[in-house]
Amino acid sequence: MKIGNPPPGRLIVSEADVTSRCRCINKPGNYMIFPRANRVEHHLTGFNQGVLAQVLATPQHGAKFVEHELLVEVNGGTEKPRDEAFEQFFYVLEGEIELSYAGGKSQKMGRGSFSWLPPHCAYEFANKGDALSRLVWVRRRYDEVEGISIPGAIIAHESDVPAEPTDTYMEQHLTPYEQMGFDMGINLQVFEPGIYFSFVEAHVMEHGLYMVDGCGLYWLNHDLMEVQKDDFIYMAPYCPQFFYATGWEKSAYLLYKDVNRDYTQFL
Ligand code: UGY
Ligand code: MN
Repeated sequence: MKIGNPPPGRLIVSEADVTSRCRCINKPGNYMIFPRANRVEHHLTGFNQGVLAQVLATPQHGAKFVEHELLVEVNGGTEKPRDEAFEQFFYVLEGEIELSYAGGKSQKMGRGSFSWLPPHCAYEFANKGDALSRLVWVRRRYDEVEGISIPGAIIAHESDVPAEPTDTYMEQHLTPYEQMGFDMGINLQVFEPGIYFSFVEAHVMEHGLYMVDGCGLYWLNHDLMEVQKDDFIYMAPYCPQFFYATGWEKSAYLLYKDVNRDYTQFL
């Protein structure tokens, strides 16, 4: 977390993490818990000075995707249309942005709005509101398969997406990855207090997990840790995983997983 220059005589601001209560833990090849209090920010090329980025998951850490949190101040945004070889996903955590992409008209996106864009779909966005907006941004290289067409862009709100019971919780597929054209699975998982998985999951898919609400206990490869709103968790392939929702309110997280491909793309 960016704390600026502490006032004289006061070295640690109240919300800063100190080592005795640090929950940030990094086990490369395994998992990483990356709370907001521990993250640093910097500018990115292609965006104006009103955009600051926190880097969450990268190939530096073994991930096959890149995930950021973007802090977009009023008038912050892209410098010009961005045309990238990657497929991308945006989710608005807070505030509002206006997003436009090639072939679509400009749309306002508030809390819970999201967009998936296919590779080479040029886009731009700006915060034209009057408060900070925060976005989760996920990118990866699209794995094209002969005979399966690349899906078109999606822009929608989480409330437009049906919630289906899955294991012990409710799940919304923000990218409709029951369609084989999607190799980027993004879902919202919602847990009533006290709910926990019915089995320990272990799978080849990696995860980028952003806690959007509530709190819980995450069990990762035999370590049990408290997690809460705004934490990011990276889970490497095959990391055994189990979640217990705690607290008095619902807990929810936005989850990236690679889907619908057979990994021969890495041979
Ligand atoms: O679908 C999943 O892989 C998901 N249930 N995993 C998780 O929440 N850790
Ligand atoms: Mn999983």
